[in-house]
Amino acid sequence: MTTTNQSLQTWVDSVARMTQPDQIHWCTGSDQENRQLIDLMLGTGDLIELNQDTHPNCYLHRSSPSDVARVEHLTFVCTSDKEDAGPNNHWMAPADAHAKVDALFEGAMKGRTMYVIPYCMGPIESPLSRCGVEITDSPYVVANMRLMTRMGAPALARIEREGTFVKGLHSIGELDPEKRYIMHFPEELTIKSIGSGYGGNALLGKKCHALRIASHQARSEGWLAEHMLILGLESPEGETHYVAAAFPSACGKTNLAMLIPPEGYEGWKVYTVGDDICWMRRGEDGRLWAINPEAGFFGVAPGTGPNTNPTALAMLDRDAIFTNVAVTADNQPWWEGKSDDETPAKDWQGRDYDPANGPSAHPNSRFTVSIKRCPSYSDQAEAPQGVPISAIIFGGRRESLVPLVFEAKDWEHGVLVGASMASETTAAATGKVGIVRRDSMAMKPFCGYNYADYFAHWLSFGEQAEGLPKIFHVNWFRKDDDGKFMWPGFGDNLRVLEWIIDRCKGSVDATETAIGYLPTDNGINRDGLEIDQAEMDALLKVDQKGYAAEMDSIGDYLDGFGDRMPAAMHEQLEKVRSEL
Ligand code: GTP
Ligand code: SPV
Ligand code: MN
Repeated sequence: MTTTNQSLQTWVDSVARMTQPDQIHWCTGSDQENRQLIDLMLGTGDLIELNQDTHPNCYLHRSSPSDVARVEHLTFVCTSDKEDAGPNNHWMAPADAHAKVDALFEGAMKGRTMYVIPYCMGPIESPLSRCGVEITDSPYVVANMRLMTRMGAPALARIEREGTFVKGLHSIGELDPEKRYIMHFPEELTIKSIGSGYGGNALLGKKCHALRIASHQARSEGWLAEHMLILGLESPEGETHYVAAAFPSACGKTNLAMLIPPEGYEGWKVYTVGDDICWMRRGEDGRLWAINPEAGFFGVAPGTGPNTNPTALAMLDRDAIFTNVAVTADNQPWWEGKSDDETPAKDWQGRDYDPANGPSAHPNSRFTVSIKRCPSYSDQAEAPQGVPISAIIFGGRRESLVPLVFEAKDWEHGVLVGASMASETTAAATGKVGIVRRDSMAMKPFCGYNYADYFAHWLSFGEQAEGLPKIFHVNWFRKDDDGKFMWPGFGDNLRVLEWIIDRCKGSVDATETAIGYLPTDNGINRDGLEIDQAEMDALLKVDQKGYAAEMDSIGDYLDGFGDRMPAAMHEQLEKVRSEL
């Protein structure tokens, strides 16, 4: 298969001249092609067969131990003007960046097959979807892209019809952290990534295209590309509301997107539209309509268990790829939190399990699985127009200060709330974990342009308030003096979602405070929950002094963007400050 799209053909030819692969394979996405790739990887050891009786068509990939997470310090946004990338991004001049990576791509695919992967982010027939082509020398990337995107012949047909696509060039190179770069050229709709085979660095449709490049496009075209899950919540009365929620990496999006209602919530249903990325555009009715550009999950394995996320567990017993998990003696995938009655035999590096080496599964070990395997998959997930969003929820991992839930006073205040987000760093990116840092809208590693301009873009939606969702902030991660989580989380988060939807409908009162509206004393349903009043009060208390200091810190953060920061952000901040 080749293509009638001349610019695609020319690009593929030029990449082949530079990287010098032995063969070129245009991916169709067929089952037969996938089978051949799996067999090839089983032969090379890139994949290890898992227990086919308990886990049919499931495989394990052990990555290079120095290539297990996103690498933010090696990720660049290369705009012609440095200011356009902003202080939130690492920047390199486009010509320098091209020169730097092209030197590494020179001859990089010698002895390898070059795969050309046409893909579509979003339902093939949706006007909100966008296409791309990833060129890679990694069959593991091909197999993952097949699960994560609409990949192959239908995507190529759309590209040939539309004529536009994002160009993504990827090579595992030498898997050398010293020769690793994830470069973005938003003005050229181009990505060049070399030296890593890990998810967000290598599956270019995901963070590179659907967030960094797409956020840049979205700004000029008037829509939003966000690091958000999308779920539908159906009440026992049969009314469904959709919410989009932005939590930083490894802070609970996958879990919330497919939660199982707790006891006492019979008749409530959660439908999963997406667990990581959300593209939203305003409809003629003024509402924000959202699609999930992805077709699969690349989810965090540790912590996924029968009491936390049974939905995810149910979809992982077939047709899944596991990366850097442990295995049991009978070769089933395993990770910390999966079950109590099994134990790991080999750790994520294939060594005999020894607790002295740390957790058996890497803390950022992941599963890849098609969204169609999800028992709570929404029948609206393929809707070309998307789903209408009633509420936007921001949230981070904050062991102190930030209440369980509060509602922003209006859109502008909500933009400040999103911009003020902070969270403890996690194993999803290399570097120290547990450090609180600002992560505005959970987009710190993913916003493809200057955050100040991004906040202005968000604010611009508020010029026509009619139909916009209400904005909320949640925190599932408050800890007590003993370091224990105060809120049970997981399925019980539905109690907070219920309050949020009731606020959207205007059917429940709230208490006005300086930071926003909080639930009244019995606002959150606690039936069947073992949590006492004192603890609940602590979860819903606004610590005036603590927040005054927090607002100072947010002020410093906003100041860091200089004149480009919209005045409305400072005004919103001053309003909260004076009310405190
Ligand atoms: P990315 O895929 O990296 O973007 O992450 P994500 O936001 O989808 O995070 P995910 O849902 O995979 O959760 C990450 C970790 O947080 C897992 O280990 C979960 O078990 C844990 N977690 C999720 N929700 C909750 C919660 O409500 N309370 C607590 N205490 N932990 C949670
Ligand atoms: C994240 O880190 O936010 C992820 C995983 O969802 S990755 O694909 O690596 O970006
Ligand atoms: Mn993510």
